[in-house]
Amino acid sequence: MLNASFYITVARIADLPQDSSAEVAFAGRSNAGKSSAINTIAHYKRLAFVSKTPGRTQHLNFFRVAEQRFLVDLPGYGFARAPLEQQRGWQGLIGGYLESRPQLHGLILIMDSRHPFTDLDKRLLAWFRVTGKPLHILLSKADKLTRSEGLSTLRKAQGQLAELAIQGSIQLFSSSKRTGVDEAEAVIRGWLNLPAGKPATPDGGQKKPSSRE
Ligand SMILES: Nc1nc2c(ncn2[C@@H]2O[C@H](COP(=O)(O)OP(=O)(O)O)[C@@H](O)[C@H]2O)c(=O)[nH]1
Ligand SMILES: [Mg+2]
Repeated sequence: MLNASFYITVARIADLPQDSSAEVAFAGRSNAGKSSAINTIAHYKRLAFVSKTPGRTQHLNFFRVAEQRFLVDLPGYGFARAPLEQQRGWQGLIGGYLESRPQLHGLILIMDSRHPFTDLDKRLLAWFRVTGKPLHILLSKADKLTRSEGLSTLRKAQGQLAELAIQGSIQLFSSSKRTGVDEAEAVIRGWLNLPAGKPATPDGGQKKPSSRE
């Protein structure tokens, strides 16, 4: 398991921590379940505040999981009522970070399994593809789907990713039911060059991070 502790909140690119060697960022629409996913994967209650008022956080929150290794909670996007100026600032911060951060080793994109690939998700994906960095998608709140719905949602999402010509791995995930936690953790450990965690299930922790080659 990953054990994270809060490290720093950053509002400007210039303030990004220098004592970092590897980071994994979490992105997603407001309310997609991003904070819950980070809390679940990092085994820390209220690590990233589970918000009832989505879109209010306009900062990058860094959580330390090992020496010079961080999880980074990016501001949620697609909050319709955010003023345009705020959205621009957000884009500058998130775009600047994703584009120019050498320590960024991979992106975890959280999409609600009941309505993945919104226009904003597609824009982020098209944009992030240019960086050439690894991508892993969590189809969140999978507990809201039956087992067969979940499987067909996963297949369909894999097809959509291929259609968009985007390389990346994708899985079902539920913070409530703790589904897919081992799989997600294994990807993150791989990207951060951390030793493999002890899987909670026989086939957990086996999935390799997506290859760009
Ligand atoms: N059923 C279900 N609800 C979830 C899950 N994860 C998050 N939620 C709910 O979705 C809402 C948004 O979650 P949050 O983690 O704050 O999303 P964020 O805005 O992307 O950080 C909250 O009401 C959560 O309780 C999940 O795995 N299953
Ligand atoms: Mg949040």
